[in-house]
Amino acid sequence: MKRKLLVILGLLMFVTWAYAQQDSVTLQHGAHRIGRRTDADMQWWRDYGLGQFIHFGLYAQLGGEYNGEQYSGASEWIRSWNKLPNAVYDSLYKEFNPVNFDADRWAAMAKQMGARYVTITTRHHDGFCLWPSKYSDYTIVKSSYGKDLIGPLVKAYNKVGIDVYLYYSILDWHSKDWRYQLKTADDTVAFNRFKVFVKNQLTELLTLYPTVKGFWFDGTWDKSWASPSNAPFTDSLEQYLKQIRPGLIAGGRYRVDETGHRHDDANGSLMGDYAQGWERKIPKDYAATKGRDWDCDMTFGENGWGYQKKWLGHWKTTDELLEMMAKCNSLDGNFVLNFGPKADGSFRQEEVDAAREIGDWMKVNNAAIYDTKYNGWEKQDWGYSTISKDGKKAYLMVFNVPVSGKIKVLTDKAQQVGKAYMISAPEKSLPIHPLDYGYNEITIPSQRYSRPFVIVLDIVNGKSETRQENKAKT
Ligand code: JFZ
Repeated sequence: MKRKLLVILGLLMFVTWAYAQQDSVTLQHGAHRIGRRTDADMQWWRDYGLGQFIHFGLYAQLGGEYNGEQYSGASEWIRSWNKLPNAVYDSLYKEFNPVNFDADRWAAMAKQMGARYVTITTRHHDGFCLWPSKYSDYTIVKSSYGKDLIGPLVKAYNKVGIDVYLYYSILDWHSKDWRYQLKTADDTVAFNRFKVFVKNQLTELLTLYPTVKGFWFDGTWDKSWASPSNAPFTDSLEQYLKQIRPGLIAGGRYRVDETGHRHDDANGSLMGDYAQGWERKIPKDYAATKGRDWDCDMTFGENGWGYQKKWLGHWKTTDELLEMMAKCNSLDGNFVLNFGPKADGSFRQEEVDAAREIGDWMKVNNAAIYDTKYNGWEKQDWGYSTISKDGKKAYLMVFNVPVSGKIKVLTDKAQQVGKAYMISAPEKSLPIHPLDYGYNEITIPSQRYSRPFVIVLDIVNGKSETRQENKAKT
């Protein structure tokens, strides 16, 4: 009797399991891959650790103000403010003249900060193109500046070893063919022209700037773009772009499936190569990342990405930003810090200072950020940790120093700790005292710390092959 019951129970469990394995919807234009990409280009992306975002465009001229009044939304959205006539905004380009834009200086600043990739707005929602697009009249060539900005930027960043990605808004407030919603047959005709325009511009960008590694897409919330009928187009365009640029990395804020699901398809699988949804927010734990590739794009201020003359609200300190970077990397994400240059092409002093301070920290501690990954540990009281790809060095990024001067580190059972040392003094071992339940108590040098610091643990018996991230693929 008992055996029979067990068999029935087992069968029941099997059926439940088998059911859960089934995709509920068969999709032609959903995700074409389950889990992460495994190729070298994507591994390269995964290892960046730290990136820079740049929002630069006509909105920088207003800096969030018009007629002496401050717009309360994000400064790059000011064109949508009902107090500002579109015609006024759409004439700003005539005066656009970033005379102090110096590609080499921008690149040097990003390099010193420790950024390994940059994403720059080629065309934000306002439709103004920072490159000489032959498919638009509304480009930097028509401005007082009169020449390309993206080309020199790509060249300068590449020269110092920083990869370039292009932000591109799928919606375009300036284009006469763009529609928020397709209500009439004429709307559909116009929007079809718009889609050709998008394809042409993306192709043009890849052709003009052949070293560009990928796209960061934006603005896919419109009813027009996100319509189920747009699924075949977004699908085929992504495939087309990858054909003309093998290895291209396309962000996951772009496609729609035939059921109208954006970014994640109807079965919950990510369309695109990495999740773009962690914007100004950080996953609370590893489970929340779903084991995906992702990056977190963060602003200095509380809202807004473009230059803002007056900051409303909180401005993040360098320590806060370092903590966000540590947390993102400990959860297997890249951290990307946004800059909003002034209209003349120079950076505000607060951004310059923060970039330098982050860079100073990175100079000493970058091994904890570059080429590391999620190490399978839960969040611990003292801070955040990463591990080298070979599983031999765990990096403890310490943000909270207990009054005892000793931190308790819980390693994985399979991880035997060899020695512990400050990253800045590898020759000096720190005392380790093993405790119950797999904890190790490490005595940290007693001194006043003005910044978070990194302790390295040499792992003697690693278990890099059975890591959580591999499990999370399924
Ligand atoms: C978008 C833009 O509208 C904004 O101006 C800026 O460029 C930013 C990087 O991207 O804003 C968004 C888009 C999506 C979310 C939040 C802000 N989101 O999914 O949470």
